Amino acid sequence: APVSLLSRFRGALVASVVGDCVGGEFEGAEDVPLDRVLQHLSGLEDETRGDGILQYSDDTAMLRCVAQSLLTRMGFDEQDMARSFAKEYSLAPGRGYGAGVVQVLRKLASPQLSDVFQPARAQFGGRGSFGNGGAMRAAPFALAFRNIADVRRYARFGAMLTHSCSLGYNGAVLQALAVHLSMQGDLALPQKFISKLISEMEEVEKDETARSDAKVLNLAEFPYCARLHRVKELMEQNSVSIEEVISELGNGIAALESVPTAIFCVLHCLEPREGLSEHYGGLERTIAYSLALGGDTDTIACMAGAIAGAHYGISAIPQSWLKSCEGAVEAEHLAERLYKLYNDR
Ligand code: 8NA
Ligand code: MG
Ligand code: MG
Repeated sequence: APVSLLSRFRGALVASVVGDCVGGEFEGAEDVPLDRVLQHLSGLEDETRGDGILQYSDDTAMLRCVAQSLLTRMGFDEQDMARSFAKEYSLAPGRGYGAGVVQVLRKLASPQLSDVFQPARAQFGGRGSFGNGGAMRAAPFALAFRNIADVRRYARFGAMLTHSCSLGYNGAVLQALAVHLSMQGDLALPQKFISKLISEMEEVEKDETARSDAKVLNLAEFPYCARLHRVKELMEQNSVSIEEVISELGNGIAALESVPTAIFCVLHCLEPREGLSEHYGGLERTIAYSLALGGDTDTIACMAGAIAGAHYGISAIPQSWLKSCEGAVEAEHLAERLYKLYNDR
């Protein structure tokens, strides 16, 4: 049956939270054997474990702030979103935030602050953060705006509240665009999906700042486009090892080392894959595969989850997984409210 748009909305936010919660187990691990991943995931089916035992981290905490702010302001309001991040951090500082971003979040709490983008610009000697913290929370922008130009524009500004390096905010743009295309059903034609993302990012990375940041950081020109071309090449290969994915695309906390990786996870898992449970559907495969890459597992699974959830819809997420994850039910409600906002536009 075709997946309804409402189901895609719910799928996107719930699978994002699920990815964060189940990925926390392996965050920062070098080597994660597939057996351990499958064991961890089958443990969620144990009814006796109780509800909501896997806690969400900064990824979900900030994604909830983005969704809430877009809803209450009925669009993007940088002051409100900044305040929402600061308040969330002050109430629950122990969610595993990146080492640098906590300085921004503390400054954003100051009532005297007039330019809410300023604290982010002061990070890392004025270069700004290129971490994946902007990208991990970008999915709601694709659910709040119909127009692709708006998705691009507001995902960028939303990320710039904490990530002022172009590598940081362009990762958020890429993630939001991937969710946007997935919601339109574009993953039905995977080659076309990746080609569209490449042409979108060619426009985005033409920008002067993006060009000079790439140079300063010793990266090739058009760094996101280059990674997406590698994704395309890996898709065309008959078999791909985990080691190859890590060395070609990365699994780290930099947005460049994780957003294209998350996109690859979704594309790779559109088909059954050796080593992944035969009774798994595509969404389960995507989450499991994301964890098996190791590194920044909660964030890669959170981003891949959002893209996959927008494709497969809410019914692809096992009830036992949903029930095991803190904040999954709230994410479903946020998605329903965003759906209303989207339809009223
Ligand atoms: P961030 O802005 O603090 O960036 C994360 C890290 O990236 C920084 O602490 C630096 O080490 C490095 N970094 C970023 N920009 C620069 C730069 N310009 N120059 C040098 N180093 C730089 O925080 P964030 O919000 O981007 O972080 C998100 C990640 O942190 C997510 O993975 C989230 O889950 C969390 N987290 C990850 C780990 C992990 O081991 N993978 C552990 C705890 C928390
Ligand atoms: Mg996290
Ligand atoms: Mg992480």
